Amino acid sequence: MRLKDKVAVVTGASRGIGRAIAIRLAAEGAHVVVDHPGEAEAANEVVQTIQDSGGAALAIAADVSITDAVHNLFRITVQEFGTIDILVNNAGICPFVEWFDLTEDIWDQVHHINLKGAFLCSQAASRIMRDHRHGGRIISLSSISALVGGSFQTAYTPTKAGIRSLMQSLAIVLGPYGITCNSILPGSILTDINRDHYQDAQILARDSQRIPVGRLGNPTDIAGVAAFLASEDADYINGADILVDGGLFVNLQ
Ligand code: NAD
Ligand code: RM4
Repeated sequence: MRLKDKVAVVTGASRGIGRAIAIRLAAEGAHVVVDHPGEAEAANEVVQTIQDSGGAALAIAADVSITDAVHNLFRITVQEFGTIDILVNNAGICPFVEWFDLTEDIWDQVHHINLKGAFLCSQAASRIMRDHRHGGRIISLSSISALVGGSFQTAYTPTKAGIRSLMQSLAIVLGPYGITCNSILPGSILTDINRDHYQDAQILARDSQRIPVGRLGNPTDIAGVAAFLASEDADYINGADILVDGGLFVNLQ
């Protein structure tokens, strides 16, 4: 119960990594807002799972790329739970598209949800944390893709590098308020975001073999790291990033 009575907002928490983080933070005692972009049924399932284990959670629909929706998300959070201590910027999309087929619309959509969404949520949450004078945590889902390219991810990888960079700058701006800002860089975690991509057995076998621990990651592999970064054990970690990839990145030779 390292997060007893802390208030956490996890964006894009109806599925995948966000869902696992929401459940884990709640298991550590946090009151969790399960943000989703209109997936009420899936979000309610996450809330129910948390409540069935004795935790507190609330689903709120808010598209992180829309300013008014984000302001509404944090207004309701404060109204229901009194404040916000932990923000997890998790919402993200990654359409796998050939470079020569990439349209301006896809580029804009990926950037609006992944990077602008992290900006809007981080600014709204940190204003509340500053005004309430209790410090806070901002934890953002960057990626191994902040460090390496991806031939079908030319719109996506710049957003993940941008999120990592945003956390570094915010670590400087918000550190004096007791608000730490860090990134998690997952490797390849099997979720809806890449399920179609991994339908190709050859791609799945190739990627699994390249990971020294011999498997793709699970959302729970990431959730434990988010809980650690949210906890007092991580008090002095600020502006850092944690690569959680089973050794994929170092396996070059
Ligand atoms: P996922 O597709 O399972 O989940 C993404 C979540 O984001 C969904 O719940 C979806 O509803 C939500 N979402 C999408 N658009 C949104 C919007 N506009 N507003 C609010 N929520 C929105 O994918 P995932 O793998 O769980 O991805 C979660 C995060 O982890 C993403 O930021 C992704 O870039 C990052 N990540 C994933 C991997 C991986 O291999 N799966 C690796 C590195 C980083
Ligand atoms: C990640 C990374 C993974 C990919 C997902 C969609 O950031 O590139 O390999 O599966 O995105």
